[in-house]
Amino acid sequence: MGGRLGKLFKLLELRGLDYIVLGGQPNITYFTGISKPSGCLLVMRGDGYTELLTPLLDYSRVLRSVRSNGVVVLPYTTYEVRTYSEVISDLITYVKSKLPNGVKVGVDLNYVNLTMYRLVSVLGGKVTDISSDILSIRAIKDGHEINSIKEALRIAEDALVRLLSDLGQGVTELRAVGLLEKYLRDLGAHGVAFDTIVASGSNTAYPHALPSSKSVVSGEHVIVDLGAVFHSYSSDITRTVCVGNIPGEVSETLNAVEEALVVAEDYVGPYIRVSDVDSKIRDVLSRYGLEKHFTHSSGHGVGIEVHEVPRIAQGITEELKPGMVITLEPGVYVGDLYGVRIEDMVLITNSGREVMNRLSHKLQ
Ligand SMILES: [Mn+2]
Repeated sequence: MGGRLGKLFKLLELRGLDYIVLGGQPNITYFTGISKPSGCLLVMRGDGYTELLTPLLDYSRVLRSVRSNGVVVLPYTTYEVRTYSEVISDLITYVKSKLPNGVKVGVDLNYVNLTMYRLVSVLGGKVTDISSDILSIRAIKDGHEINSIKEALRIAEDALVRLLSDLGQGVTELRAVGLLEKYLRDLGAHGVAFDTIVASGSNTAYPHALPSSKSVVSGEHVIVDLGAVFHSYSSDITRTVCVGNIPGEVSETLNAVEEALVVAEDYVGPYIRVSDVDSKIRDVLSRYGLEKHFTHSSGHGVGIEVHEVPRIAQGITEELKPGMVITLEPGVYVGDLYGVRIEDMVLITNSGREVMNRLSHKLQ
């Protein structure tokens, strides 16, 4: 068995499991290629036989789009209208009937919904949590995934370029969000990766600023943080855009943040510890006395989900590996006054790294 299901089968053998039962939309997408599956469960038996259980409403679409050869697709609801609870009970009875007493079942506790919770309750102590194994598998991207992420990034960058002329026209932050998301769709995005952030002036002081009805005026800087989804894969980019002449202090802070980003981009590569990447960024910022104002982690993996492992932060000893796609996103937030952030996406390669962004760090 090859491909992604082959990786799951290897995990099953490595952990000595009799079955793996996986829920969670990102997991189902990863292992079967189906975009936005609803309510599916993937059940793999010890010999590799795999069933994908899907609600009837999605049965035809799932059957048509399932990429993995050898997966048996079965509907678990019927035409009869029943309560949600009855449907779940039937599903659990079915899955349970596949699992003889005493078998060891691997489940991903990162994705526990009502169905999975009830299943885990029924299975009791025979459950092994394989969530970190699954995250490690998903952290290494193949060529198909990298191409989708690159396209998602290209769309986000092109949308941001289109917004630049609007920002000089006195649009509000909310209007700018609306325009960006329209541009994303116009450019072929299948969705937005997360709620787009447009924050201007003092609203930039908050890393997770909520866009408001405030107009963007000349002499202000604007943090734009957006991501597109393309064929189930996300991008994540941030730029701090200067509209007209911005205050010298903000401009100097932006220079320091850019320097921290470039230092980190030059440093990352295979077998570099992620906590050391985080330290590199903090070291540059501390030379400018800004390290206390960097209040979040330095980045994260990106894939089907916009936040995946590895988290680029202190205390994480994991090493970067070829095939990982990560963000690097130093930021500085000075009290309630202002903030700046720049975020790029980087592919870790066998010999080093490839910065995936084409857009320059500084925009106006
Ligand atoms: Mn990010």
